[in-house]
Amino acid sequence: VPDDGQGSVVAERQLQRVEPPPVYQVVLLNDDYTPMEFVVMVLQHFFRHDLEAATQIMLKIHHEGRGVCGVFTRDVAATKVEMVLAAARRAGHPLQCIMEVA
Ligand code: NFA
Repeated sequence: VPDDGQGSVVAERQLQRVEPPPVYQVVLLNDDYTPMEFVVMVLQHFFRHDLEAATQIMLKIHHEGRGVCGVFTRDVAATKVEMVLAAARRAGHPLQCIMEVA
């Protein structure tokens, strides 16, 4: 292994195989009160879906009870959940958002 000036980092990586970071899916849950338009806005604003994709995901949640908004590392997923819940509570909606190991 060539010496990269960073000690044995290269050799250790080749011997150990570093694990990929665990991924988490952020999931929105259906309820009877949150307006469809609010859910579409959340999917566009926090998850960067376009109007068409956001509408399809919202309708899937509405009909099937839940839907995946996106897949992220743990810290990013946790921040997304907090942002969605804060926006929903601020608007007075009961929308629920959770994270799960993908
Ligand atoms: N079921 C809600 C309604 O009929 C819409 C909704 C969709 C809520 C997806 C939460 C998640 N207004």
